[in-house]
Amino acid sequence: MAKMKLYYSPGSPYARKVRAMAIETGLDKKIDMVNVAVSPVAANADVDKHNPIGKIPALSVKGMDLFDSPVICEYLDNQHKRRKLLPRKGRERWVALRLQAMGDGLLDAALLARYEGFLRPEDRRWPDWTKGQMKKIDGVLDQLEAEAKSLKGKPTLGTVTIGCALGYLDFRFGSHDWRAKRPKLAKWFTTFSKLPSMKATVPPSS
Ligand SMILES: N[C@@H](CCC(=O)N[C@@H](CS)C(=O)NCC(=O)O)C(=O)O
Repeated sequence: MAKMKLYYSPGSPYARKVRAMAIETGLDKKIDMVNVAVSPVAANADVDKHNPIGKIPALSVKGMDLFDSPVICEYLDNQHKRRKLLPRKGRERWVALRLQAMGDGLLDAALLARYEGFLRPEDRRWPDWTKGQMKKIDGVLDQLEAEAKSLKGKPTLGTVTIGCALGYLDFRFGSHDWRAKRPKLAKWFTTFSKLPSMKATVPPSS
């Protein structure tokens, strides 16, 4: 099989999902990593060639470009013979997909808040926008705390996504003390973070 090419950046939580999945499934050795910088206000021509939305992750494989992270993760899960991270059928499949939706939803809100507070010129920032996104983040965190049991067990696409989402909060929203009122989720994350796939993909310190 020709090598796949993953366009990613070390701080991207969506790309981290794919990188962690690749490690969990043993496919990481079959992927060449291409480190790129992206921003919604400064297009990256190389990324645009592989994803018309201009976002990472994008995966080039067999003359085709795949995006976004849920599609890439499902593709990778079809390329190996180990235990599937996205269960093929039954309730556990929907549990995993639902967790992925919550993790991605948290991340979508976090990225919008990050762009608002970091990229948008200061005189044009809108506090209600940030407040609205933080409310979504907290809503997901509260739900995860309430159903912390659904996170237990071997890693799935769902729990990998939640792990990457929580890791992104620590990376970019360090002052948002999400652990304070969510001890079960915090405990789960501490354990989950010890997986080699999570350790190998921790975002850089700045
Ligand atoms: N739904 C996409 C989201 C990807 C995404 O937003 N990636 C960010 C980097 S973390 C990006 O490429 N941002 C550049 C932009 O918004 O133009 C996925 O799951 O892959």
